[in-house]
Amino acid sequence: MPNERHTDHREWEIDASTRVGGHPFTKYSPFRTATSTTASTLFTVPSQILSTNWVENPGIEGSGITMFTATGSAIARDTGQAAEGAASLLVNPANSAASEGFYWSSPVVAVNKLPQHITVQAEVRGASASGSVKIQITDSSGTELATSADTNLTTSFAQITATYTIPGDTAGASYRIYVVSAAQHNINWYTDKIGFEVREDTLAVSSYTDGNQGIGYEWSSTTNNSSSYRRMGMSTIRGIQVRNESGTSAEVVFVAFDCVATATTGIPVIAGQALETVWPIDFRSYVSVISASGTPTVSGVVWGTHNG
Ligand SMILES: [Ca+2]
Ligand SMILES: [Ca+2]
Repeated sequence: MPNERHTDHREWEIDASTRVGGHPFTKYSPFRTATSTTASTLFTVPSQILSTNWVENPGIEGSGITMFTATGSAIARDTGQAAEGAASLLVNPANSAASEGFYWSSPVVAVNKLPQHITVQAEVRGASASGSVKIQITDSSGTELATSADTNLTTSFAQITATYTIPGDTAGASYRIYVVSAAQHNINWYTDKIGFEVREDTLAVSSYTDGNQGIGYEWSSTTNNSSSYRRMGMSTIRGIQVRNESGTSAEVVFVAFDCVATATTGIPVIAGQALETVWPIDFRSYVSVISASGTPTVSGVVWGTHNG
């Protein structure tokens, strides 16, 4: 805000409530990284935004692909190319018409008083740099509701997305994602990182989510064969442990909270020593580190909670 006044200072400081102050630390972010004499950010909040992905095998890392239905093409799991993991879905269009590819059908999106936003995404890569594809959202019988622009295939993976808003009070229904040729062609392509999300707060397409992505990511049931979600990340830093692994005395590391680390703003951590908070702290922005000399490695963990 450009118009803060000194009387706004109460909003600048945070007094944790008793409930929040006693909240167990449910979030953590481990690290082991080299520092340097240029300040770097060790951790930033919020670390991730909650999201879901209804597609059961979105990265094609599982062997089963029966959740996908070929239309005018042959589809197969293939390990020749992957945008993530080891595999993707190879689509071989029949070259007899446009709109050849595959689709995925969602479970029923229940009726809701408020509008609901469907966002879909996938990454596509051509077997060669030719032909074009698009991603569509359709109703349960394949009638188009929304589509991406036509995307020319290249030999690198590129993301394609589409969004559609279901009006409030619409009866519960299934929807489909289609990834198909935009015009008739006979170029095979690989599809990976397929996403389908329904949310009320935004039409923005979430960054790709599946249960294999580490801390805070989970499958709702079977790995690579169920929906998945990403939990809310850390929004409040409540503690930290930082060990300076260096054995060289000149390699002091300075650790700062919510400001850029320097020799004067940072808490010094002597080579071979550690900083470990033994009481709850409360910082809301970031942790910064800088070394006095060399590139000493620091290792440890940031602890936190998901709300104030
Ligand atoms: Ca994959
Ligand atoms: Ca073909």
